[in-house]
Amino acid sequence: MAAKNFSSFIKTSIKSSVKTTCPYCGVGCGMLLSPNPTMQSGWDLSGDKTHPANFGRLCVKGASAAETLGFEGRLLSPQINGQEADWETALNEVAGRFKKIIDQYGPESVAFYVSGQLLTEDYYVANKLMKGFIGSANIDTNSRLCMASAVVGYKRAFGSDSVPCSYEDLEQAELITLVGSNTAWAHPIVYQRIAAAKKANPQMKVVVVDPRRTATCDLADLHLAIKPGMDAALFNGLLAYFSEHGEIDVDFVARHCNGFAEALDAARQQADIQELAELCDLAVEDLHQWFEWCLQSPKMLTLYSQGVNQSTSGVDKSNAIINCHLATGRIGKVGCGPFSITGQPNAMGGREVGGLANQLAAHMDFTSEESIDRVARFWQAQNMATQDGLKAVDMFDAIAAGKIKAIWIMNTNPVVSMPDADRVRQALLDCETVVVSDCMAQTDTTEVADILLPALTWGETDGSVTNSDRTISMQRAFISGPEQSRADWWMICEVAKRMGFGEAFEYRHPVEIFREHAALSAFENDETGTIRDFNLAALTDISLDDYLTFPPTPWPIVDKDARGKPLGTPRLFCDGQFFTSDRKARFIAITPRAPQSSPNPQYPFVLNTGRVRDQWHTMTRTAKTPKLMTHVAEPFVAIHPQDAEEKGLTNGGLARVFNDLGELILRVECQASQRRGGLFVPMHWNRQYASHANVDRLVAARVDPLSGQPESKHAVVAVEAYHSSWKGFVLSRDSLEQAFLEGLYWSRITGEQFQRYEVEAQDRSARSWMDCLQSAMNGNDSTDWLRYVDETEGVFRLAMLQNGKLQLAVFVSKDKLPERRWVGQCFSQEVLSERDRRFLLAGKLSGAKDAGKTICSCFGVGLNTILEAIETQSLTSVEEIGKALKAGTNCGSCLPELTEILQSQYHELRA
Ligand SMILES: Nc1nc2c(c(=O)[nH]1)N[C@H]1C(S)=C(S)[C@@H](COP(=O)(O)OP(=O)(O)OC[C@H]3O[C@@H](n4cnc5c(=O)[nH]c(N)nc54)[C@H](O)[C@@H]3O)O[C@H]1N2
Ligand SMILES: Nc1nc2c(c(=O)[nH]1)N[C@H]1C(S)=C(S)[C@@H](COP(=O)(O)OP(=O)(O)OC[C@H]3O[C@@H](n4cnc5c(=O)[nH]c(N)nc54)[C@H](O)[C@@H]3O)O[C@H]1N2
Ligand code: SF4
Ligand SMILES: [Mo]
Repeated sequence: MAAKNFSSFIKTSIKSSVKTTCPYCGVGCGMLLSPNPTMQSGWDLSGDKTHPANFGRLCVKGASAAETLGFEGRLLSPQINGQEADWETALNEVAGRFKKIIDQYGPESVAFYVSGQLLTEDYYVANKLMKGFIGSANIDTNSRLCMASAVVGYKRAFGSDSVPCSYEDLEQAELITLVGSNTAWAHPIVYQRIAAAKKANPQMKVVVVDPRRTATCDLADLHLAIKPGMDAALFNGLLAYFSEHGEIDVDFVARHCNGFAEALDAARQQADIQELAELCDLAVEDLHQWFEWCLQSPKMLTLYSQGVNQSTSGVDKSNAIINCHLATGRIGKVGCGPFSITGQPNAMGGREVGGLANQLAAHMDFTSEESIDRVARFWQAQNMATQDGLKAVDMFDAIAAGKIKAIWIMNTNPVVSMPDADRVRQALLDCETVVVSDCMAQTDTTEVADILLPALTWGETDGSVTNSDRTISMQRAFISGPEQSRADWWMICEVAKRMGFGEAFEYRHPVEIFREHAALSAFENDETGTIRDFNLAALTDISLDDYLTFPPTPWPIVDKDARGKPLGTPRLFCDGQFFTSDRKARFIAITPRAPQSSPNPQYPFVLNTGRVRDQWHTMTRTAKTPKLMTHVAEPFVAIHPQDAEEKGLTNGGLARVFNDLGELILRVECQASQRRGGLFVPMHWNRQYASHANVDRLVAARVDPLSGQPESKHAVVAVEAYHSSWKGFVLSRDSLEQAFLEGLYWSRITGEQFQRYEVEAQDRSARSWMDCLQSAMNGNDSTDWLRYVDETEGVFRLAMLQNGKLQLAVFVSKDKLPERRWVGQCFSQEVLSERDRRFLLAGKLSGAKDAGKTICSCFGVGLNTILEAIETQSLTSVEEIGKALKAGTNCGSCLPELTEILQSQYHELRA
């Protein structure tokens, strides 16, 4: 669907502006959208100044969300075995197949694999169908790969999965320690709030604990480049230090906690700072400095993310952090606490409804008969599950073993994001029935589905999400989706009805589901039952209007003010009362464990994985926006320059990264910010965007024994140079057929009016490849071909024009290639100019300066442009760069990189 047609989809009910929540990360920023037919997307998008997460700010991903609204690539109708079907047929087929398999093999033979990007209402009905009516708890979510360790950490300590903190604490803290969190790129608005707080209060300290030097370190007073996996030892050391220096809040510990002595005993194994420094591979002075700051900072906030969770000791790492907060009473007070920041927009909502296989619903679980009975009575469940279901890795194992015969995957792309991804793909290929609901037609997971159900997505449906600090906000529909697309909750309920559970799934609008969810949270949630943290008692009778305009509010939401407005609760545990049976928090004695794989002569490198600033997960949304593809255009492996030299790798060349599970081919980026012996590969690239870049093919499915969360941050691999015999690039108005890409290294980059492919080859001959491309393009009378072949020099150029308009441009060379940006601009000409025709054929470099890698995506400012301006205009601050080039003056997402560029520039000048 062409972009200019967007405005015709504006919901008729939306007259002025609509408030909604960002579709991306767990910061949960509020947004304001107003129809504006002059914008290409049809919308003005800005930050909601009244939203307590962002107060009007947005990062680059959020700010460009409207640009992803087009219908290109959407799944447009249900499909059964590759054939289009109507909804009635597709729903009957799904229900029929599930029912048949359950009748024959029992409820444990089916499963749902869902997502922290489902809205709470979708999530609630999926969970209710599986656990209350199908009668199995085989529903797990991609949060298993994300938040599972943090959940178990909280539950062990507090008796409940409760994030104690509020974003308000970011401005109040004296010391913020960011553990395993690249906040600048993954939670940019949290980062910006910390940056602003630090500016307002120069006394505030920020410490980053991360094996790599990330963009986040720009803000850090101290960066602890910890040896991968050593976080639990580090926090054990801190606990011992607190004790040695009289910083234990003895009164708080005695009145409100259990298990302190055992935890301290265990922590004392790491009491020797010298030894600890060696264990963690840190300078002893740095370690000592951080300990001292912790000692001096009662308002100590510890934010942690995937560097903690994605580990085979992720739960212990969480509890080692929580122990330090409990011991000092630094919890339930302003400016402090152990704050697990969530990844997906509704990771928290999923935890609230019980989307994990070992949860039940509304923060109850299967460990209590009473809870099972309570939920069964509330749901009037026909087939109540009574025990945990299979966690993600076990679930896909059970599929591989043929025990699970039907799976419904909703809103997640496991063929890319699960560890041992090739095995997951094979398991799904072998599975009897794979149903996938997605908004996109072509993903690595839709490719292996038997039945596809087209989903509405962000901007097209109404529902609620909960962010990192427990704030519930609304996502609102403001456009109509493709005609045949449906909301996830609707599909689930329609299947439930066809399976014979109609009465329990007769919802007409998500508000009805939300009311029921609120009612369950409040059901026997007092002295008559067990007191639970998650309680939305004040929302059980919310009206449709109040629901659609619900202001962001942190749960528990139990009381109302005099005017009937529901009241939220920003901070938990202020009264020192926890949710264990004796209302006391529990210390956990921690014996640190190293990651399960360690480097060895065969596989000497530790492979670390994670995010880049402008891509979201498996790229189905962000890669649609050319702007977001300019920051990092190709999949890469980051390596320390000395390691690269030893391995014979060149910056910008290709490397083969491999282990027993598989191999990748990636662009080499030499970065001094890497630890020696450590590699970093982004998690985003997949079969749709590159030939050999899905990093989860190399990550073994090893999990934390308590949470089942995989060790996605740690694999061991070898690396070597990949020598190609030729390289080139293609710009094509349409995507290239897979056949042209066989046998090549390739990666695809979305441009304004074209797809760009970077290609390199070892065996395939450039000449025959070009011939094959040319013969497959159907030319006619109005087709012009430009072709230049110099076999000896290995130079080939090919361009195809249709009525003078450029359709395809191919360049192959052994060394220099024309500037991509210039060739891209040729695609915007209706009729290609004579000069550019000649230049294309001559492979002439346009003479335009190469702006370099894009740093500021908002204004398209490249690295080389910035470096040149710094030099010629003697710029010394990010503010001056902003004045000169506008870079960094819109969303601010690139400010950490601008600082880094300035610093390295100084460094070079000084050197
Ligand atoms: N741009 C962008 N933002 C996102 C997302 C996205 O896809 N793109 N996804 C969202 C989601 S779902 C999530 S879960 C969050 C994740 O947010 P983050 O957790 O901040 O992001 P990651 O890059 O996965 O990993 C964080 C850091 O952990 C470090 N690390 C690796 N091993 C260790 C270790 O042993 N110890 C310590 N201390 N650190 C280690 C890595 O070097 C990395 O810098 O981001 C959210 N925000
Ligand atoms: N190696 C490694 N692996 C990782 C990680 C890592 O750091 N390293 N991180 C892990 C983490 S933390 C996470 S959260 C996962 C994320 O991994 P995934 O969840 O697999 O990634 P997404 O791209 O977010 O997948 C969402 C899918 O839902 C579709 N979709 C979008 N909107 C809708 C909708 O409204 N309804 C439906 N039905 N579908 C929709 C999208 O098109 C897309 O196909 O990856 C995990 N895997
Ligand atoms: S920080 Fe960026 S991606 Fe995350 S919610 Fe806010 S605007 Fe969206
Ligand atoms: Mo995540």
